Amino acid sequence: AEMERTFIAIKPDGVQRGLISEIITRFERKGFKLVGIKIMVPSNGFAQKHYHGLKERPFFNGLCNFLSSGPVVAMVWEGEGVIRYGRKLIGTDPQKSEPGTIRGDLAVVLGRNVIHGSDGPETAKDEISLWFKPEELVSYTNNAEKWIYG
Ligand code: DAT
Ligand code: MG
Repeated sequence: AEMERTFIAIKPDGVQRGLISEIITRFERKGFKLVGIKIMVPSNGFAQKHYHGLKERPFFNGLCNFLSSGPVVAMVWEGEGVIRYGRKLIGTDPQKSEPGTIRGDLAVVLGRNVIHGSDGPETAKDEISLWFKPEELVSYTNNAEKWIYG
């Protein structure tokens, strides 16, 4: 299997609304593997680093204030195609996302969309290294893998 890793974060709204287990369940039951997890309150500067690609956008300050407004659950998930498929599980704009997606099922507006997921291999790499030290990530064999991948 072509294993890859992606960075997924449950934003402060998702944490405060009690959606941590609901969101983790969706990645877990698909067959993806959790290899890193922690809860933290990112500083505003840290949020600015995370969203550096959006710093010219008018909503950048509000977005960084929001991300740093409370606890965030930061995770790394591993699996074949997890970057692209993780984005599928997440959906897009909550108003445009299909039921069955996380944002479609659990969020109403763009600015409170409960979850972040890396949008490609480069950002996944950058975001994982911003949020996690290498020793915070665990490589292991899950017993179900042979039933997930054949
Ligand atoms: P995504 O989180 O789907 O990758 P993005 O990278 O374009 O979306 O933007 C990052 C976050 O910024 C997004 O989760 C919500 C917020 N955002 C995006 N567009 C916005 C807008 N027009 N107004 C307010 N917030 C916005
Ligand atoms: Mg994005």
